[in-house]
Amino acid sequence: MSNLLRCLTVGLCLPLLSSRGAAQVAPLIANINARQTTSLDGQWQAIVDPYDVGALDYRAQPLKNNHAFYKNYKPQSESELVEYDFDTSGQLLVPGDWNTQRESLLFYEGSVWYKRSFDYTKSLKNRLFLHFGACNYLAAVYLNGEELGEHEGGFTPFDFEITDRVRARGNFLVLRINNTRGRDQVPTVNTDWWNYGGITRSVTLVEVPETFVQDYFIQLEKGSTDQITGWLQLNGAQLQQNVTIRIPEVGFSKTFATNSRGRANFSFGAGLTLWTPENPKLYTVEIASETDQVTDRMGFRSIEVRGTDILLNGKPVFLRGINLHEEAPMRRGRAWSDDDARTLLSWAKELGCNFVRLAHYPHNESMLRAADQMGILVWGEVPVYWTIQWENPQTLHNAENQLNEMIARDHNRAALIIYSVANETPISDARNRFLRQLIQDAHSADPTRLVSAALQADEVVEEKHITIHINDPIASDLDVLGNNEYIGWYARRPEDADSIDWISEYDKPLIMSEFGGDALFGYHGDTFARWTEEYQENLYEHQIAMLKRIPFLRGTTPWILKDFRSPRRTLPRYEDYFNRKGLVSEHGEKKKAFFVLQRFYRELQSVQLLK
Ligand code: GCB
Repeated sequence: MSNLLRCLTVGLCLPLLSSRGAAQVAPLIANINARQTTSLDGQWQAIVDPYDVGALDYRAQPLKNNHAFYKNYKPQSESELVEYDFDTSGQLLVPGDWNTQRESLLFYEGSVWYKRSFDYTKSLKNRLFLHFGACNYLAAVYLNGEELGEHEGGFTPFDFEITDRVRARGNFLVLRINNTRGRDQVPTVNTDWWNYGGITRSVTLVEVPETFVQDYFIQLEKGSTDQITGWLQLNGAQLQQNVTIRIPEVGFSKTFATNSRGRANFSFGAGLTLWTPENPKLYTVEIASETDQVTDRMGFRSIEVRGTDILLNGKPVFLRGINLHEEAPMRRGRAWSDDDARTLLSWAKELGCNFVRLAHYPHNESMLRAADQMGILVWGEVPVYWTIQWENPQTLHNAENQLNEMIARDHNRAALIIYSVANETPISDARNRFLRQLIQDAHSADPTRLVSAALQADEVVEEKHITIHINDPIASDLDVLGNNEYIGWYARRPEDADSIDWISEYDKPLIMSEFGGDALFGYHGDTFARWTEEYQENLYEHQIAMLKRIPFLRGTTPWILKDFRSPRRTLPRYEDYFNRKGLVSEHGEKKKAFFVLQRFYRELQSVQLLK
């Protein structure tokens, strides 16, 4: 029984591919936009199917006949009973969440079937892949009435090879997307963001030569600012080839041989201008095998820690950051486009940021590309959030898979410096084991970047003096510590921050990965009145004064740039299903606290410039 059907019938979601001869998810093809592609974005036919009648019969058994929606079957006579019709069921835009496309789907959690047709004539010897930027949460994919396979996880890309299945004319592609939350999933049932369902990122046909450059990793070696190290992976029949890496701007060219598994490991010196937020220098890098060629735009920088310092290109850096959810800046719903990315990151720049935390799941690739171009350092995260099933090996497998997919997509982006494996997870032996596995995975998939997690710390009160101790056992495994605190909102008064001291048991840098409070834009009152801009402004002032006193603090990402939708936030008038901790409203209007943080970041920037 397929994964999706298992979820539907027994409420268990196992990250296993179905039997029935379905294709496997193919290894991810790096840098899709530099390949020969055809977009399948646009209006798709869509059937909303809350009872999964397109997948299960009335005995809850999997449908295999023409009643299964993926068959896209049409009645052959007036007397034949067929109870579905893509052509007259309406449309949904891809990419896009369904929640903000139809009023009736705002809170919808369940299945929606998508269908579109396409013609495609590929070069005879070439191979063809279907690439999905992301579908939330489970996707079952069918081409021409046959199952290709499934993918679990709402924020990472996946590919299927369709070389032997595509026809020149009249292909029909059907997807069943199900965003029902499940306890064993990643994330689990309980979050503080909208569960936007659908094909939320682009769908693309990718044509490549029979043997092609599937992936490559070209980064400065850990601790070095001039030695490049990395690998390249071919996919196809002709695995032993010569491959050449060129950086034409500096006249660099080197050739390597791949081994019998299509792999070349390399290391070479190159005198390159380093990428920094002030000068985000990108080079055109050409990667050519005997059968394929890919071009990328890449920056080169080193990132490491020394004691409590974070060193960018060997120099201490303070990360002036802000948190972001993947919500569109000026429309409703999920963000996905280059324009969305540029607008969100421009707001962060205006705030004085050199860093963003992309909470709480991998954001779309445009964000990483724009951050590379705009000079904004990035913290990327997987949705291991709050109360995951720590004891469940399938859940761990799923989290590892999402982490690896994120790293595979982003491991050549200079902007990305930190992988975060978790957010606010309650300490236990099982949780520690789970997170240690993810930390190890991240380090072994990419030894050049730093690994962190957003932790929470304990308050110790002695003779009325409050100290906060960073003592999470997982901290010893992390390169950088993240800590979330809500002094002045969920705990205590904003003024209490003035006398709170922080201590850490670890000689490691700390990023205050969350702090903040809610304010409704345009609502004014006293500094003690909840929901007013003045309350939030006052909270930020006291927070900043406290943060300045933490000797091992090396970065801050307050919660959050923009108000965002959350089903947890039910209070009428003030929340209306929005988390209002944004420094700008959902319409982009700046609240008073925006300017408090901007002042702090300008101050920090001028101090950093003097160094
Ligand atoms: C947190 C979570 C974040 C929430 C935020 C809040 O600690 O990490 O996802 O949205 O607090 O507003 O409560």
